[in-house]
Amino acid sequence: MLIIGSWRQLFFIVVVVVGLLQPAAAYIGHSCHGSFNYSNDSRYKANLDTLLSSVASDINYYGFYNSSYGENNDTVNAIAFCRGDVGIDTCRVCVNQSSAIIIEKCPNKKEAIVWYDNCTLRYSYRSIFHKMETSPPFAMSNEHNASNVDQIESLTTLLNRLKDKAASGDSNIKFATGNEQALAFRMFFALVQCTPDLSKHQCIDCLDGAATWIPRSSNGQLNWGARVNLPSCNLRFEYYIFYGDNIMDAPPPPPPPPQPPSPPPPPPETKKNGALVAISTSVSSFVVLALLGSSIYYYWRRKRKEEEDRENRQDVQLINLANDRILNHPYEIENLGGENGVNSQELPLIQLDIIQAATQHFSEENKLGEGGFGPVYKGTLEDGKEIAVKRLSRTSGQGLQEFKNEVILIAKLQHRNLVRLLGCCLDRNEFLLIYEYMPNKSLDLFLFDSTKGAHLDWKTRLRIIHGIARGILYLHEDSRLRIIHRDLKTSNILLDHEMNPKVSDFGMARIFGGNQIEANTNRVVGTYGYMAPEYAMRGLFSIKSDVYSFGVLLLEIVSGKKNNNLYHFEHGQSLLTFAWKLWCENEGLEMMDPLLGQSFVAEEVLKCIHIGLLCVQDDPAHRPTMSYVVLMLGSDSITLPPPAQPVFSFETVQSSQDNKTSSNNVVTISNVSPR
Ligand code: ACK
Repeated sequence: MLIIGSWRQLFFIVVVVVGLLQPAAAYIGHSCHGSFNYSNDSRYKANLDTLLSSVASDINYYGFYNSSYGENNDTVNAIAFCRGDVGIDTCRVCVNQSSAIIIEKCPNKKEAIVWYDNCTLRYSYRSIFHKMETSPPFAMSNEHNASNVDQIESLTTLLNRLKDKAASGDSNIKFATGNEQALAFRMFFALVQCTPDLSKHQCIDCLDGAATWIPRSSNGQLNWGARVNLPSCNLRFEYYIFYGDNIMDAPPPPPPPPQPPSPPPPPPETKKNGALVAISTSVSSFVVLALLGSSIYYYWRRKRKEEEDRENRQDVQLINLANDRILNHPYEIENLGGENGVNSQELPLIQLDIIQAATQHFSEENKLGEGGFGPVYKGTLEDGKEIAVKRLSRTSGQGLQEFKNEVILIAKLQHRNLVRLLGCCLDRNEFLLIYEYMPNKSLDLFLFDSTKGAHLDWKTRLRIIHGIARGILYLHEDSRLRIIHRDLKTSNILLDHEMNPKVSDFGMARIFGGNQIEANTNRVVGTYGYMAPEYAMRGLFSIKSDVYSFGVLLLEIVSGKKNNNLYHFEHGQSLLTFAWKLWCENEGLEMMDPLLGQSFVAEEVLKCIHIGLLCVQDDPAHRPTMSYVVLMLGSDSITLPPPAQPVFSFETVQSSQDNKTSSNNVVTISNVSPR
């Protein structure tokens, strides 16, 4: 008995400690309804205290409690129920807090109710069991406004579905969660619950009543999230996942502890008596240890499952993704300040089956090409909207890092000259990024093609140059963050249906904070032909290394020639040496793409070559900033400074630090004087 007694104590201590480890429950609201009061020295008050002190310990495994205490007019009836997705420990913590708060909020009231995020507790002098009560209601909504009426229909569909599911629950739990597509990239996630003592019909009626309390704006529109709490039921919906798994889906609770064996009849002899006591004690010890072991094992398994389920949820994965990146790039923490994460409100999470349907299960026909970290597919959503889906290749280790980079960076950026990330999908085995589809694909497909290049007349090219410059300016100076793209090139400029350019691919981008001007990397990434010398040789990157890449891009757009064309390179000429040579000979127009025909304006072409040469100067300090580039492009009255000669040599200089050279981009820089 002594052993049993101490085991009970131990079990109680374990429950209390586990409870203390749970986070504090979130209070939502309360109501001290009814006009009857009790006095502090009344029997009712004593009964209420007794009842409330036992709710947390007596609530059942499914998070439901109903009990009465006292007699006649002093009887107190109480009901408590926890959200169907919270475990018993969290539930107990919530109920415990509610028991204290309800007295604090409604002193001397004979009837009261308190709503927490995870539980509801109410008491009354009236009988409240098996009764459906819809008053008083408590409703609140979040601040995001809905934009059209279709969403009301999808919410109604969802709530009706969940209502039936919850009402079909048993006398332990009546709870359901689910989601429904609202817009192409918005889902409604909802939760409904009734107290399990209600009948199926009562539950349906209660939830129907709750739905009428969903707040609407003055023009009748819904908000993106709201909750309605009634005494007997509640509902909540949001556009992000806010619930876990139904506890009914978890393994069943451990069986109740078996009764200890009944004491044996009094022994005839003292010696035998001693032996029996020893046997009985060891049997008890064994039972106790077995019970303790299985309880701990069961508790551990449940926690692990909860943890695993949490890990696999998209919103949690998104947070993990951001945190992991921060851990891997400690210097960025200080620089990012409060901007260092991304959440599911900034970046909609899209379900895998929607993307699978849109891309015909990532079929070969839908494949657009291979991007930095894996294939890119075209997709068409149910409503006809076209998307591009980047799929992280499972074998790509570096790709994961780039994927994270892209999610975190581009989710925070919005500019008409940056490609828009519409959402992402973080399923157990799939990491996908979903972008607006660019029907004209990338600039290099036009620029370096002798037929398609003719579609790019001078006006279009100039518009593209302006757009790219504005996109980079936004990255460098105007966005919430200061971003160095590090891989600007024609294949990373996408074109929309009107040939407007959009900078894409932020897998290699870096964020600068505060007054940071440049950084150094051990891993030089980027593309041959576009890398500034200080970056390729010493791993130094800054906004000025992006300006260099922009200069190369600009000269390529004017000339229709690739800077990294090996033929030119082997013959001692890069596009830059070619441009410099013609510039010095006052023959700048000679480098113009012949496909431009007569569409060009000579001064504009020469100004672009001039700006291009200013951008590719060897000394980063001599290169203009992007704001100055935009100013020069847009003004006819600014006198441009003379460019210095870009530095090239014929001897190929391997990156000065071999370990700074990425394997797929052999970095070579040449120095040459124009002939
Ligand atoms: O040059 P492309 O045809 O345009 O081939 C590449 C390929 O996927 C791998 O990056 C194309 N691509 C990438 N993002 C998009 C997008 N948002 N819309 C259309 N095509 C895209 C790119």
